[in-house]
Amino acid sequence: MSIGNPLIRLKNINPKYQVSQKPLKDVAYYLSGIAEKNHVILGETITLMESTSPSKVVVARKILNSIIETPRPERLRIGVTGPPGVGKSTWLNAFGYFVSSQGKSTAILAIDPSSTNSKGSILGDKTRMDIIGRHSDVFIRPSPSGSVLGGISRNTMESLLVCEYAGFDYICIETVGVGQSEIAVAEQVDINILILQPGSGDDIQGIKRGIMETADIIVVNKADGALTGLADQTRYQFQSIIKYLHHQLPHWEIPVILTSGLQSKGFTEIMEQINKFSILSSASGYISEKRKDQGLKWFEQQGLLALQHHFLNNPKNKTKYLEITDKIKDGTLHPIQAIDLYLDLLG
Ligand SMILES: Nc1nc2c(ncn2[C@@H]2O[C@H](COP(=O)(O)OP(=O)(O)O)[C@@H](O)[C@H]2O)c(=O)[nH]1
Ligand SMILES: [Mg+2]
Repeated sequence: MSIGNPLIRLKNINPKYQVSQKPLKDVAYYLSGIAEKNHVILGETITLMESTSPSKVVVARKILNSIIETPRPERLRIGVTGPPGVGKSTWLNAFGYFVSSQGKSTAILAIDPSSTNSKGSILGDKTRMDIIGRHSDVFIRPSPSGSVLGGISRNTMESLLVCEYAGFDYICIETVGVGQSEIAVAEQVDINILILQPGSGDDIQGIKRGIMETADIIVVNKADGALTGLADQTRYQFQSIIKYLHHQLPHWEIPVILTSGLQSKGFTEIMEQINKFSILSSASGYISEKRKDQGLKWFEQQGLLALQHHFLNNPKNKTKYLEITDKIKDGTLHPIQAIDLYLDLLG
């Protein structure tokens, strides 16, 4: 069943819309562009990975295979999580600048919450990040969060690999900032930085334990201006509760650090803690073990999705599946019986 050409559908919405269709280049073009940290080609490659068009999927797969088969030094994968509005994007901009002033490079993969249906907020973030985006040591890539909860999709793993191949010293993922996405990001990174608001310490009960447990470093951000005192107080509150959290890396005590992304404050301490974590966890084999576990979990999750996708790709299966879900919706079929019917379909 054809869903029609998406480009033609776009034209129907806006008759003045000009589709710029760049010709597909060969694998060598992308690979050498990535290796040179060429921002335009990096962006093109990630777009290619996000595409579902069959010819692009073939090229994307070849690029990924080459990348996987060419061992490169592992780079630290950093997750930046926290509720919306806590200052994650601003913080990462400041972090990128700080890191580049120390002669190192950063890639920032910013997952955009509201861009599934509109490009609006992507462009918003892109404009804000544009100033820094021109800086060659800092590559910023906003990506639509897509349909997968928390925006951690298959593409995140692919984008990570591309940035690793490019040789960025740090690869950061910024989340959407809803409960589940924190956990999903923590499952793809080596170190997770949880950013919180001044004053959030009063609501410690409201911050789910599961989310607190994903944190390797806790940051109380916006420690500037009128919020300075409150931020300090919040830091003490978190310091008193982290004692009760168990961290899997032996001898790691979760630091609670004050920062201001807006005023670029606190980043020396952040780097010290990141380096400390990196040294401690590499030496003990913690990161390589964690990556293997993450890889297995990723495969299991993606494997399930792939199975479902493959099954529903068959129009006959899809029709029957929709019949079942419709009956559950209108209350004429119990979910337990629905599962039996579904299993019958699988044969
Ligand atoms: N006072 C203060 N405000 C900040 C800071 N960082 C971000 N903000 C403000 O907080 C709002 C949300 O910032 P943003 O970076 O988009 O947050 P995100 O949703 O977590 O990515 C914006 O209005 C920022 O100007 C900071 O360090 N100090
Ligand atoms: Mg943001």
